[in-house]
Amino acid sequence: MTPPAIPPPGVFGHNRSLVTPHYAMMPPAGILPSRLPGFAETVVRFQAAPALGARFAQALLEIGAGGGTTAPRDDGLEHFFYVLDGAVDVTVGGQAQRLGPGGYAFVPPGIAWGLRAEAPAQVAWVKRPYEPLPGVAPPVPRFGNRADVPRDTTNRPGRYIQFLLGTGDLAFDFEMNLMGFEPGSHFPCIETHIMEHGLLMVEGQGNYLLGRDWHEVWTGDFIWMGPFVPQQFYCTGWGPAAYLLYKNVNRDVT
Ligand code: UGY
Ligand code: MN
Repeated sequence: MTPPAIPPPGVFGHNRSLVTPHYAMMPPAGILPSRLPGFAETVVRFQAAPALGARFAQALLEIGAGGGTTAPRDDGLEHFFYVLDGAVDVTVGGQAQRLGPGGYAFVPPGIAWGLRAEAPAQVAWVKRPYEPLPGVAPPVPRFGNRADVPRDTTNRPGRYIQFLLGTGDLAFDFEMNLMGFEPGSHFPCIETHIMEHGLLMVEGQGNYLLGRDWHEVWTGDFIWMGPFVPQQFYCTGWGPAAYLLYKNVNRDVT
């Protein structure tokens, strides 16, 4: 009799996935694919959504050759796209740009947008309802590339932050930042703040403190942190680590 095949590592005996009411840790393999109306040759893997407890949604889009969307549902939301792999033609309110790895686009609320890839591409997607401020116009569309955004290292030994949409502009109600770490570096304190996070590891590895427990995280992992979750990152391994971070900012509480 042929013995049963040995399961691949991580299937039994070791689990890195955890979902709690306040935070979630998700290795990519377990986030199963779906299709979306209005998209061709595209698989979506939702990582965060109101169903999880988040006040925003985040997903990984795997666009096949010739795929994408020209007529997504008009949801009135604001959107952010970040190209992880491949090249994508992104249209925002009639402006079009081809974005390669590290390229990104911000779509203000209610503005038409589209995505198209000639060859397979991977895109991180964040969307949320915009919170308007009286007397402040919503932000305008924006394109950029990680390579052109300065690395702020002020008071950050062994670390940097790249503010992809800038910081401190009240028109924006969220930031998208790249947080970078040299091996052995970490934050100066354990953060406990009102802002939520959607975190996608894009480089390296480390240990993440969520609540009271440390979690080993690798490139490709996703973490949702709800308001006030104690958090800290410690960069391990031989090389640098970096993650893309969603953070709601600039609004009062009601
Ligand atoms: O800005 C931040 O909130 C950031 N330091 N948090 C994090 O990386 N978990
Ligand atoms: Mn934080």
